Amino acid sequence: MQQTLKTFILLTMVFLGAMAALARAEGIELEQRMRVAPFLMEGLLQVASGDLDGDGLCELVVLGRDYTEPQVLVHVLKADTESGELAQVWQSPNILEERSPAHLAVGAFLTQGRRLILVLTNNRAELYGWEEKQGYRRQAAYTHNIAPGEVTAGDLDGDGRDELIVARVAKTGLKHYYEQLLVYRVEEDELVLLSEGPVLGNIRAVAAGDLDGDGRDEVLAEVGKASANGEIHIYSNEGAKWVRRAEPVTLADGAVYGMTVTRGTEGSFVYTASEQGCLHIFRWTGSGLQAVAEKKVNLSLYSVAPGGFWADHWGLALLYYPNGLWVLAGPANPGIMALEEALAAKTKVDSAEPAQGLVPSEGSMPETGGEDAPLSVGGQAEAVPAGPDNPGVDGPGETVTAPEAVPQK
Ligand SMILES: [Ca+2]
Ligand SMILES: [Ca+2]
Ligand SMILES: [Ca+2]
Repeated sequence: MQQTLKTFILLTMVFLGAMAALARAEGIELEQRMRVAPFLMEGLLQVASGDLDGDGLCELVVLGRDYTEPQVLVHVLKADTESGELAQVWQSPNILEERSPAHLAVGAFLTQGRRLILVLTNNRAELYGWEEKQGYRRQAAYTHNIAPGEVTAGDLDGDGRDELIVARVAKTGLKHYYEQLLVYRVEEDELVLLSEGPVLGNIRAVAAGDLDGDGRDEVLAEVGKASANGEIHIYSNEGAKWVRRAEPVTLADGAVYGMTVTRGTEGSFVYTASEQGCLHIFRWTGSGLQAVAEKKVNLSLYSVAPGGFWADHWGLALLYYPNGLWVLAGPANPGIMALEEALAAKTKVDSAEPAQGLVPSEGSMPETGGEDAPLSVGGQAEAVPAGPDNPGVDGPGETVTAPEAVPQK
């Protein structure tokens, strides 16, 4: 027992030492913590973060889909206390609904502070949460007729409980969908419609966060047609009232399918991830969004989740087509200037060894996977060893062909 404790302390010290060395480096450097393609499932749909088990650190939540043997699963990943690697700690039951997309939102839906995972399909929803001693368990199940497009969670009225925000088709045009934002309160036995927002157009991403720091989250929607550049609409909502908070922000990143909001000591920031491989960070200025950092990679990005996955590290999780998970780490609270610098610099890519439990088992590999996978990543990918056909690369994104579309949800 004493030996185990000693080993644990030693490993922890080694880990902390390595972290301290990283933090002492001039400027800051983003370190690749994990880059796996394919990751467990044939298609990854969405990534989100939140402290689910109340230990003060964020877990990473990944929603994915298999097509050959149809199933939709949620995976929860947590940083291993010794190695710092993100390892899977829970996998949901199959939550597939035939002929339906699937969406994910993480929020404190039922009570203040306790973050839960809500997965929605066209007509069903399942709510999962972590319980002391029990682990992850289903908290509620719903049937509904919402047929949601994009979804997110945010506390729009400032009561400490997150509402569910849904983009849903309001009317169908000749060529395009016209969607609006709806707000629901998640109760234990039903989803209660609270408010219907304006019809905005084809909504490709939604996010919520407290931009102005008044305790109530604002709602953001990225609107655009097909793969064209879009714009971000920003609203406050209270009851039936929707207030436009800024002129729509024009983007030049192509289709943005991933968007999220963070709030820290330096203010509020909006992260967008685009199909064309552009990760953008914007600062809320009080009347709009100002671009403060960007990184371009040759990966088709479609979901982004920053989070405090480690006690002394900040992390950024990205999904790339069709089932790649990419996690970057930097010192905790890097500051936006340092982060801007780090993103502009070439990201350091070191060991791409996936965490324990993340190696796809043979049974879970897509039939088209392995060396013939059309979009497999070069030397970084666990499932595609470096070789004559897959030469290693010294940086991310150099060997991936931009795909034509994001996975079908
Ligand atoms: Ca946690
Ligand atoms: Ca609320
Ligand atoms: Ca606010």
